Amino acid sequence: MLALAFLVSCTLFSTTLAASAPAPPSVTLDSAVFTGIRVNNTDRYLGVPFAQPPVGDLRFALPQTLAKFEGAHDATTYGSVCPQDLAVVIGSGGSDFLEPFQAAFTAVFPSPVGVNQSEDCLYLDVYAPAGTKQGANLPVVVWLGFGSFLWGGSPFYDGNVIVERSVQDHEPVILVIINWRLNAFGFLPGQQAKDAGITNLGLRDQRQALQWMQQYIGQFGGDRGRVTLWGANTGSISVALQMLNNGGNTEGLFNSAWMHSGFPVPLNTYSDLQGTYDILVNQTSCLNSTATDSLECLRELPFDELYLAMLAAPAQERFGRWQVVLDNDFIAEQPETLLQQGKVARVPFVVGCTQDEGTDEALNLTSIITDDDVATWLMEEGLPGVPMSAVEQILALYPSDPADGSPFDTGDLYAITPQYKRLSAIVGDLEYHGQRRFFLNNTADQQLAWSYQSNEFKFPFVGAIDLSDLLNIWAPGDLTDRLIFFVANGNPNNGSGLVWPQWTVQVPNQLNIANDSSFTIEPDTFRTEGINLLMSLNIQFPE
Ligand SMILES: *[C@@H]1O[C@H](CO)[C@@H](O)[C@H](O)[C@H]1NC(C)=O
Ligand SMILES: *[C@@H]1O[C@H](CO)[C@@H](O)[C@H](O)[C@H]1NC(C)=O
Ligand SMILES: *[C@@H]1O[C@H](CO)[C@@H](O)[C@H](O)[C@H]1NC(C)=O
Ligand SMILES: *[C@@H]1O[C@H](CO)[C@@H](O)[C@H](O)[C@H]1NC(C)=O
Ligand SMILES: *[C@@H]1O[C@H](CO)[C@@H](O)[C@H](O)[C@H]1NC(C)=O
Ligand SMILES: *[C@@H]1O[C@H](CO)[C@@H](O)[C@H](O)[C@H]1NC(C)=O
Ligand SMILES: *[C@@H]1O[C@H](CO)[C@@H](O)[C@H](O)[C@H]1NC(C)=O
Ligand SMILES: CC(=O)N[C@H]1CO[C@H](CO)[C@@H](O)[C@@H]1O
Repeated sequence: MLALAFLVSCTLFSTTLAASAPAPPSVTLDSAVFTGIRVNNTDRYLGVPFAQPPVGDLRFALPQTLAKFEGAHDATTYGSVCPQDLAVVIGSGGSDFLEPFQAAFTAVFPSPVGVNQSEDCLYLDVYAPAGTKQGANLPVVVWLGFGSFLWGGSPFYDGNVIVERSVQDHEPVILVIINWRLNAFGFLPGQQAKDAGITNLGLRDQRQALQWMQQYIGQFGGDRGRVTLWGANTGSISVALQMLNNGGNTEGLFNSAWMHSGFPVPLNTYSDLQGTYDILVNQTSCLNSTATDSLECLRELPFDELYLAMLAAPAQERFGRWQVVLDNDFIAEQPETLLQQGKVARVPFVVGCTQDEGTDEALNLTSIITDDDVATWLMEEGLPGVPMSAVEQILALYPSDPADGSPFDTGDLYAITPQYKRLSAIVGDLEYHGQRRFFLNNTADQQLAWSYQSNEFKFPFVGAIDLSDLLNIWAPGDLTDRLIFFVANGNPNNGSGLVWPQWTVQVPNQLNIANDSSFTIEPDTFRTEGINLLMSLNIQFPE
């Protein structure tokens, strides 16, 4: 999950943004003219506001609709990204074993130069095929990114990649990349946030952006009736939570979804994370405010004081400090309950995982050497409170033999510790493959569903690590074509090439992308016993 942290290296790449057309592209929104910039074969409209700046009284407030646009707007530079620890994002880090992957990732996602951050960050970027005009009614895909709810923003992605591939595929699409509030600004937990109705603001920002698009995307040449949500890791969890919001009623805001390696695991409640709120308050001059006015005090703090306190708040749980919470409001009940109750948007969707999802987290568990250490880790962290009898079943289904572990299909290689490959397999199944199958299991009889697994890019030691499938789709590669077909037609097939069958409860088949980049179809039935056990325990013993 800790995506963006380790992936962006210190090296800064400069992107050449030379405008090649004499007349820059423009759109009219209300009575305002937004002038964008043409870069190669894409018209970019950058830094377009979709909500009132969440500053002043609007800090820690629901996103507010903008007044009608007026005047002339320059849409040639990105809006600021939301407050985050930019030093971590732009810095390198992590284990040496990650370096080859990081190098490949940085080549596809070069660090943008001169990113600014500000509380005033509710902006989106629209990328359209050059010359697209109102009335073109192109399908629209919305990228929610990745970054652990802690990092990221629209300047980290080069939207030309997707749009230009779509033109080559003769299925032109419009890509929208949105910012949403992160960290304490977007995910303040605790009773105070609940009472004020301001939990999960980052997800509410996403919803606001979708509402904005219903009003305005037609002006850019988009079809507001064909909107696909798309994300990876926490962006993908966000997509899933939008599907579970509002009893599954999309309000017409989107009509399909594509999710990479992120499904809604059992969530902490807003009160589970009360300590995170309290620590934030205690790190500021609001320390002496009463419980009832502490939120108002936080609202009035100078930005720098709040920002530094936010960064200083100690890490909480596996997912870090600031996370989506179960608030019984934006998220009515635990995601697995909503799925089982069928309170989910009945839209076509694609889900995918990489083969070795657990390796990056297992690299962080190298102090675990013996069987007993694994058992202790399961009982205390993996599945807190799980009884020893269940642990023994898990250990039997996930043996310590490196040939059975992840990175899979690598024999005895890469056993960094005697338990590394076993833990990688358990973590990958618990947090990714099991969640993916659970999602499919509870929806695929009611809506069109497709699944894939990427075994492409098998790196030494970490295998087909979490997010390595983005090296195909954002390169672009042939998975990009499938995304584009799906955005255009609600189906990742276009009538030629390998038929990617639907995943059904009766015949759970999925697309496999092999290490040599070829596509095959495989039954999604590997490690069934272990995965089913881990998922049933995960619901009983959430992390
Ligand atoms: C524009 O095209 C040039 C030449 O092919 C390429 O080097 C550059 O990366 C492209 N820029 C973007 C933003 O795609
Ligand atoms: C960041 O802010 C500076 C100062 O306001 C500005 O010159 C620069 O263009 C901004 N960078 C981006 C990427 O918008
Ligand atoms: C499907 O897409 C591929 C790749 O863009 C293209 O070559 C092929 O002609 C398309 N097939 C049909 C039937 O449109
Ligand atoms: C915050 O400070 C108050 C008052 O000093 C103290 O009672 C409380 O334990 C502190 N809470 C945390 C989580 O540090
Ligand atoms: C909080 O109250 C204590 C005791 O009254 C006082 O010593 C301290 O300076 C106050 N801290 C702040 C940040 O106002
Ligand atoms: C999927 O559904 C089957 C049949 O109800 C069940 O046995 C299995 O445990 C489920 N697996 C997951 C991962 O949800
Ligand atoms: C995967 O492909 C790469 C590049 O072609 C190759 O170096 C590597 O040995 C392959 N790995 C596996 C596990 O097959
Ligand atoms: C068990 C283990 O190695 N945990 C480490 C995981 O990574 C964090 C942050 O780098 C460390 O603080 C932990 O000690």
